[in-house]
Amino acid sequence: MIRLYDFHLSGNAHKVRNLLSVLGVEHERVNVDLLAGEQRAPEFLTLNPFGKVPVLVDGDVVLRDSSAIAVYLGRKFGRGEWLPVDAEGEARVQEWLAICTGEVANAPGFARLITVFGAEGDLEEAQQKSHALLERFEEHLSEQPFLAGERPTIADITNYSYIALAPDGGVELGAYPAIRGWLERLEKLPGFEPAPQQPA
Ligand SMILES: N[C@@H](CCC(=O)N[C@@H](CS)C(=O)NCC(=O)O)C(=O)O
Repeated sequence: MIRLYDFHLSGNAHKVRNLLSVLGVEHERVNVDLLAGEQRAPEFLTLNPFGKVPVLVDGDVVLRDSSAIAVYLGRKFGRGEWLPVDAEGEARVQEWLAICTGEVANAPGFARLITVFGAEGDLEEAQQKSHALLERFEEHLSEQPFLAGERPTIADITNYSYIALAPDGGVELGAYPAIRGWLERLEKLPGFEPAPQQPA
């Protein structure tokens, strides 16, 4: 059975948990307690020498990056819908996966890393960058219902996590009605798993 190495507060792990659930893929989850440092345990480092979750194991296939895992799951279980097979369709999805691991991780994702996990960094700068990025998302989602077109793809599921969690990093979404509409459309998908709550 597919196994996901997971941590409940990780936004990157949430992307994969959520996608597995939306695609209806049977799997088991192994908790890697990041707060206790379990990602640095020798047995976990043999799976991912970078010491990070998520990691997905499917038989002999071991994947250790949320976007790579999303491509794998989208292609294997997405019936050609969650990761289109035509050249432009797939490239549009890849564009938004790149935004997800670049700009989204570095702005709202980083702001949350500072506020929730105590990472060192300039919170105000991360919040400013987040709003500049959210304006781009707002413009785009005012013109189409999902990031890569008329229907949801793996790019929506992956981008969802750190945008829905942006308020944890002090980046409020009140000024972005098109983004909030997009989040709500995604949350209505069968099997959708809510984003992780921050600890009390
Ligand atoms: N590029 C990776 C990044 C994964 C990542 O940063 N994971 C974080 C949790 S969200 C982690 O495991 N951090 C543990 C650490 O750095 O010690 C992905 O998209 O999966």
